[in-house]
Amino acid sequence: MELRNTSAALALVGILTMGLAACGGSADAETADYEAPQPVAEANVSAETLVVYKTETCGCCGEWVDHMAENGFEVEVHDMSQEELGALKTARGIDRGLQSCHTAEIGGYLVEGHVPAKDLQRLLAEKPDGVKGIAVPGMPIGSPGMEAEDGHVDEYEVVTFDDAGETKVYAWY
Ligand SMILES: [Cu+2]
Repeated sequence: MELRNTSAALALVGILTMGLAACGGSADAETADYEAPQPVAEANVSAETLVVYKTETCGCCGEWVDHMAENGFEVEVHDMSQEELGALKTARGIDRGLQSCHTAEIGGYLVEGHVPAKDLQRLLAEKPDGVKGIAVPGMPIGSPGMEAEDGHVDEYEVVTFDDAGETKVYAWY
């Protein structure tokens, strides 16, 4: 009995580690040696639906999707390869320094990474001038979908960005 529990626990750790590894690889993915980016289908942007692009194996992306759905967003998920996702980020003009594991679109805004639902709700309500999107660069521990078991939260910023790639701090944790 004890042995079975241990195996189950180890299997779980394995799954979690794989999930995190899949996430961790995304932001720094090599872009040099894959073939020319394929054209990316035009985004299905509407004010109502949060359209999320991610890789199938990204565990923390799925956790973030759950966070957004739990906070009232209607979510449409598109799984794609790492190469396609990288090409999409490039096509949308998301600077490398802003990039994270998943990219989303809603109401004409880009949403990059583990942005808290309430900050996106605020952006959609305020519609600040000149803002192209909102991002949590990288993958900070403790951001929605990146919760640590011990409740630890890395300090992180939610930033808005414009067409020129200029950023402004929109919220911080
Ligand atoms: Cu992530």
